[in-house]
Amino acid sequence: MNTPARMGAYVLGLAVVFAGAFGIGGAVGATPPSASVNNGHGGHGTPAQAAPKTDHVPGGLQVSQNGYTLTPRTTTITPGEWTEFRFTVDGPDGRPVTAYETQHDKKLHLIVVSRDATIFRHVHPELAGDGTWSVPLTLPDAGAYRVFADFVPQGGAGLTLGADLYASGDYAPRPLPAPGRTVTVDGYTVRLDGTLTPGAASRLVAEISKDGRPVTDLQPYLAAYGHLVALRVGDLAYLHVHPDGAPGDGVTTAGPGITFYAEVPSRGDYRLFLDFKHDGTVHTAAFTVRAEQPSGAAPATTADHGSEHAHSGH
Ligand SMILES: [Cu+2]
Repeated sequence: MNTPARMGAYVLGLAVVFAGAFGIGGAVGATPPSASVNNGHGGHGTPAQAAPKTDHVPGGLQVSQNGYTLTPRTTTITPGEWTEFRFTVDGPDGRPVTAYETQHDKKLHLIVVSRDATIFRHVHPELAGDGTWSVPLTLPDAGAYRVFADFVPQGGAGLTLGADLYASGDYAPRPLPAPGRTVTVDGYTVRLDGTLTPGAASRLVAEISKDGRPVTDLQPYLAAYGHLVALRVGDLAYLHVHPDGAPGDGVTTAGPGITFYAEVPSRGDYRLFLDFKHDGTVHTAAFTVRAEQPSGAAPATTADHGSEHAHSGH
């Protein structure tokens, strides 16, 4: 996609978001002036657009950023048991943040992923008056996990902070699932089309079918028909991707295809976790997708990518 088209995409709220900057040395001026600073879900609709870039690190890699710190109150859990996972986000004044913007129907999205990128949870904790978040959590296996808190502090820019969480016991890491474009989950077949190209807006289409028939009555989930989280294999850099269109916009259909735009910072393997809702239940399909330069093409430069990507219309 050429730059004007991509700009158009931004303006339309197609909402390509990479958490944090990958355009090291890039021309931030190429970003539309209305772009909101974005890490993860966040930032759209907030007045934080003018916030300067303070780093060039993808989201989720840091426990503290822009003065905000993710502080888990729970750091170790027992696999197979329900644990109340509690944490705070501490603000620049050192106190737990209590005021958040709503994004995608929630004030905070919590993603928990095993370090081997095979186990995925996406949950929505409850906020107590003192700023403590809590959510019941169970993880099946021992090992190290990464917890991502994706939020927009009121009046601030969207952030994704990451912290480690440990599940005790003997750890047996799984190999990375092979790259593949069709997965089955809970009786659904999900096929993912499209190419992940480093440094370019990549269009991805997930097609959902069940019993050989296309699913055309997906239900809105978090103000979309699908919710895709992408993580870079190796460091679990957090990439947030958004669907093209929203339920009720008069254009977007309730399946079988859900279109996303994604932008990845580098070649290599990514894990993509797609949440979709059907018949009242949320299902998650997980893919391994390799981002490669198109053959014969010059390596994509990130020179026209700032770290901020416009992200509106939700
Ligand atoms: Cu969420």
